[in-house]
Amino acid sequence: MSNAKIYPVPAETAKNANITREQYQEMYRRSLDDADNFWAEQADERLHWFKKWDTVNGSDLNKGVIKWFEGGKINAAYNCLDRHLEKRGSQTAIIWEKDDPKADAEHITYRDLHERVSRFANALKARGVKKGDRVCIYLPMIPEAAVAMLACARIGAVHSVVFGGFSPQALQDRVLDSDCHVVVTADESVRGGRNFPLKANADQALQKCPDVNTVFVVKRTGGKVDWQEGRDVWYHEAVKDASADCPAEETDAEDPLFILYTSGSTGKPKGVMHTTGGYLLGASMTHEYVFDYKDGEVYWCTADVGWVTGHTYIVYGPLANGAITLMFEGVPTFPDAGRFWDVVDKHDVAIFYTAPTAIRALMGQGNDFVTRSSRKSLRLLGTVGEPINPEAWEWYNNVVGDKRCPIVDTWWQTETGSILITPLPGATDLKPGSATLPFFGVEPQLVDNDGNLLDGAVAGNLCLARSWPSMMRTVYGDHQRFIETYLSTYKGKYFTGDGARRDEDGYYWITGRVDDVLNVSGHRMGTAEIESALVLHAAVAEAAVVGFPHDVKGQGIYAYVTLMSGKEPTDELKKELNDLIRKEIGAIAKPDFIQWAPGLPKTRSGKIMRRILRKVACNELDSLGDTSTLADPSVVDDLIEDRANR
Ligand code: 6R9
Repeated sequence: MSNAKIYPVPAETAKNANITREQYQEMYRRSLDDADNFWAEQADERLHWFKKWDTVNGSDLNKGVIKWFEGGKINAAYNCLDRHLEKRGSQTAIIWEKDDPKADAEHITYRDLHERVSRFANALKARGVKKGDRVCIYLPMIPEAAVAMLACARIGAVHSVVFGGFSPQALQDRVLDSDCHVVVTADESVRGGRNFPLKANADQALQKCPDVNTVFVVKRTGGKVDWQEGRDVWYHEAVKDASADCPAEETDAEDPLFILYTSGSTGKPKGVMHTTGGYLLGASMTHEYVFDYKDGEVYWCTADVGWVTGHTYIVYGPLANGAITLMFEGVPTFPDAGRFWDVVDKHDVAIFYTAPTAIRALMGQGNDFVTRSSRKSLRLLGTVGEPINPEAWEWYNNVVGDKRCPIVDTWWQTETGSILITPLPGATDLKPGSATLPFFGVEPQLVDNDGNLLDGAVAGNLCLARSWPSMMRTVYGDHQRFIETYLSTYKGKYFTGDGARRDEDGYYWITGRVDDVLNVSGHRMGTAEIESALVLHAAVAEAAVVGFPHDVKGQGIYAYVTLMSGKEPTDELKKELNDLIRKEIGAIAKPDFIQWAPGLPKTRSGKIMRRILRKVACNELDSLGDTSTLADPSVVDDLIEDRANR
C-alpha cells in the first residue's frame, strides 16, 4: 500500500516521548545484535530480583525449549506491589468503575491492594494451596479478579482465569484440564444493568469436578446462591479472618505464573502457559514504551481480565510500572453509547486501549455520543485484537482523539504474552491499518507456504525467527502439542497463524488468520470447537463452520449443518443448536447463520473443502476456484441455492 496515508509523530509527542525515533532505532538494533546484554540490562533496571539469573536466554526454537533468566529468583506480586509501597503506597493502583454509571468509583491504593492480596494469599494457603498448584478464577470485572491473580502469584500458585462469559461446560473443561482444586467466583456478575448467575454456572460446571475442594465466592450483588457446605467459602469472610502479612514466595524466573486457554485450529482450547520473569519483563516494558506511560497518568484498557489483554495490560504491565489502571465492569453501550467517553472524562483518562470491534460498534451509533464529552485528558489511543479497517481508524483518530492523539495499533497474541508489532508513539509515523514495526527483540519474517523466506515488500505467513522473553513456554500438560502447533510448521521459527504483508517501508499489515481460527469481535474461536458442539446434537450428522466478513464484529460465524437422514430442518432445531453452542462454549460462539446442507463439498479422500464453504458464506460465487477434485460437484450448486446470507 504505497499510497497509504502517513501520520507523522506529532511534535508534542516526540518531545516528551519515553522512546524517541533515534532511541528506537538504536535500541532495536542492539536488541538483535547484542541481545543478551540488552535483555539483561532491561531485566535489571525494571524488575526486582531476589537473586539474579544464571543465563539470560536459554531458548532453542528447534528443540522446543524456551527459557529466560533461568536461575533468577523473582516474585510477580512483589514487583507489582511491595516494591512500590515506599514511594507510592498511597497512590491509586486500581480505579474500579462499576457497571452503574451513578455509582461511585472505587480507588484502591497500592497499600490497600498489597493488603488485600496478602490476605487472600493467606486465605488460599489456609485452604491448602501451595506453590505450583493451579487455581481457577471465574470472576467478573471486579477488583477481586486482580487481587486473586496477584494472590496466586504471591504464593507461587498458578492462576487460570476463565472468562466470566464462558458457559459451565467450558469452565468444567478448563478446570479439569489444568486440575484446579480451588475456584474463585462471585455470586453474580453485573453488566449492562443486568445480573448474571456466575455462582450457579460454577455449581453446574463443578458437578463433574470432584477434586475441587474449595470455592471462594465474592459477594458482588447479594443475589441468592446455592451453597455447598464444606466446599463453598465466602470470600469476605475468608479474608477477614486471614492475616495481612504474607511474605512473597521467591519463585524461579521459569516457574509458571499462569495458564490461559485459547482456541487453535484443531481440538480443544489449549492451556497456554506463561512463566514469571520473562513475562513480567515483556509486560512492564511494553506498557511503558508502547503506551508512553508517564507517572501519575490514568491508563484504561477496556479488555476483560479473562483474556490475555486483561492479564498483561490491566494487571501485570501497569502494576509492575506503578501505574494507575482503570478497571471497568460494564459494557460500552450502557446506559448508552457514550459510556466510554463519560468514563474518560470522569477519571481524566490519558491513555485508552480498546478493540476495533468496539470502535466500529460505537462509530455506528453516531458522533454525538462522543462529542458530548470533552476527552481533553486523552493523550494516546490504542487498539488490539484484530485488524482495524482504515475507516474505523480515521474515526477513532478524528472523532475520539480530536486529531491530536496518536493511535498505537498493537499486534500480539495470548501466546506472545505482550505486544510484539506496534508503533511507539514518539518514534513511529503511523499508517491507518498497519501495526507498523517490530518491538525490541522481535524478528518478524514472512515465509511462503513451503517455508521459503520472503524478502522486501511482500505478503506471506508471519513467523518470528527468535524467542523473546514473554513467549509462552508450553501447552499445559502437552508439550508435544506446543511444538507441533507453533514450532513445526516452519522449522526453527515460531509460526503465528497470521498472514501479513510488509510494505516498502518495512511496515507490517496483519491480514488475519491463515488457519481455521475465527476472530469474532476480537474473541478467538476455533471452527473445530463450534463444529464439535454442533455434532453433539442427535439430529446432526455433520457440521462445518467458516468465517465471513462482518461490519461490526470483524468476522461472523457461518455454520453448515447436515442432518441425520429423516430429521426435519426446522426453526425449532436451529434454536436447539444455538442453545447447544451457548451451553458448550458460550454466547459469543453463536452462529450468525446456520445453513441446512444436504451434503458438504468433499474431496474424494473425504476432506471437507473449506475454501469453497468460505466462498459461499462470503457470497463470492465468481471465485469458487477449482472444484474438479470434489467427489460430487453438484453439492456446491445446492449450497449456493440455499445460502443463508445472500
Ligand atoms: C492480544 C490478542 C490473537 C490474534 C492474532 C491476530 C489477531 C491481535 C491484532 C490482530 C491485527 C492487530 N490480532 N491484534 N490482528 N492487528 N493489532 O488479541 O490475543 O486473543 O490470542 O488473539 O488476534 O489474528 O493472531 P488473542
